[in-house]
Amino acid sequence: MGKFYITTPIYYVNDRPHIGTAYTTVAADILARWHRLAGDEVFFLTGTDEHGAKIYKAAIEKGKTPKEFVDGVVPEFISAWKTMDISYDKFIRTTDTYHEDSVKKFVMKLWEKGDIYKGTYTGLYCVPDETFVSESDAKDGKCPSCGRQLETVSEEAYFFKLSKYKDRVIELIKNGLVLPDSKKNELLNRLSGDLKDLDITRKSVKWGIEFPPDPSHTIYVWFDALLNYVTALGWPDGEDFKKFWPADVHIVGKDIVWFHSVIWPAMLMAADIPPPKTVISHGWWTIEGRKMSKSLGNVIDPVKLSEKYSADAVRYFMAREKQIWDDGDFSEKSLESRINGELMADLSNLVARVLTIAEKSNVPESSEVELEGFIDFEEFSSFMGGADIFNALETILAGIRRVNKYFNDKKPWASSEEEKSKTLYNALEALRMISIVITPFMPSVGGKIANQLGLKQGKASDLKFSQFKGQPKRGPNLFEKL
Ligand code: ME8
Repeated sequence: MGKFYITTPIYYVNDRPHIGTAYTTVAADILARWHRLAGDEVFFLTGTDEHGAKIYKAAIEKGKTPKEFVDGVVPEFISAWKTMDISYDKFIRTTDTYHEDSVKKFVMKLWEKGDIYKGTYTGLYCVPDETFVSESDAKDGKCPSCGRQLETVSEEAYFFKLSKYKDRVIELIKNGLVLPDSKKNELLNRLSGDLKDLDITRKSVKWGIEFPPDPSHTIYVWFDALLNYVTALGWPDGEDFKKFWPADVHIVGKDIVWFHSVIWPAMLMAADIPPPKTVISHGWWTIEGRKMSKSLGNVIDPVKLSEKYSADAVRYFMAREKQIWDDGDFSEKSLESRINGELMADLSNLVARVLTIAEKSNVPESSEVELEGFIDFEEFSSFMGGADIFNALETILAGIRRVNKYFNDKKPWASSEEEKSKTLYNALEALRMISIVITPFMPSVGGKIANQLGLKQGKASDLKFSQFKGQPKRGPNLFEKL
């Protein structure tokens, strides 16, 4: 037991929540909920990234001031996460005054230390991605990550001495900052080349936090955004900062791992703040085999999806359909077949069958344990510790299949009273434990199972066979066939 600080990226408000941002957020929520069940004191942070040229442009296009525009989009994120049962502890906005003040303080700290200097930057800039692209990375003048046209930008800028921290960053990555290993190797490979200092101000961008040493500049949106992870805790003096920093897990998509494992740790080193413990890189979703994009018109709205199928089903599907590290494909057909198969036929039916018999029978408080090890909880917990939500969920499913088989083989509807009691005791205890481990993935389903067992929600320390003290009463089916 200890503390657990987990963060999602803060999302750009020029876009509404989609299946990608929902995935990052659900994955973080699953881990946060598990750590709470395991008795850790958890701080789970999410929020929105609201400055920079891209947001400014989106606001102008809508005929709004940037502030009006961002204020209009933020509630969509808040309500999307509510629909999806996201249990964050804090929602940070980079336009919050405390964040802006704290960012300025941070900049002054590096300025006084001599880690920021003035220079000129000329380069190819991708406005939608808010990032300069090197000549070698550019493809025919187009952005390698989004494919859009790059613009040549030359301007006076202030630079952060990123190169000064190169060796320490390499050391940190070698020591296991980043998961999975393939990503770690990719970063080390890129770091074996030149690491240039980072331009951290923009003269041409007005919608940003003022750069205190020279107010004609604003602070580069990524520099501002990364700092949310400490400003949210009240850096430098906040109690939460003292208690929760360093972050245990930053979970981010594969496209922004560089920012989180190279630039961010270097910024922290410069300010004498310890680096985060782990950066988890997750893969991307395609939609029925194609890249998700506004222009293709195939963007999936996670809110509509949750309203149609339930947040539990959507969360389950996200964790189940692909390995967290890998790319995967989303299709509604596959979601429906998992609901009809695994959720309805395997889980929902098991609960209904066991409870139908249990509510009409005498259930003993204790009996001979026949399902010991039906889920290997140590293995489960170790998967969750490594953010491997896919394999953790697989161990639960294997457990559900075992209980199903046990119940079928034992035929309590046709066995002696004594045999039936034993079978019911084992099945109910198994369901009790399933209700605990399934909760991080499907919070509402976990609660419903516990409820039908006549029990309060359990914790990780209850994951063992003991006295069954519930009063089973069958409730509505957890899932219905679609
Ligand atoms: O990058 N599949 O914000 P963002 C899976 N503001 N994940 C996807 C995805 C897809 N198809 N599309 C996007 C930013 N994502 C910055 C972060 S943090 C200090 C600043 C994921 O709104 C993507 O990988 O572009 C990333 O983790 C998040 O959604 C991007 O959010």
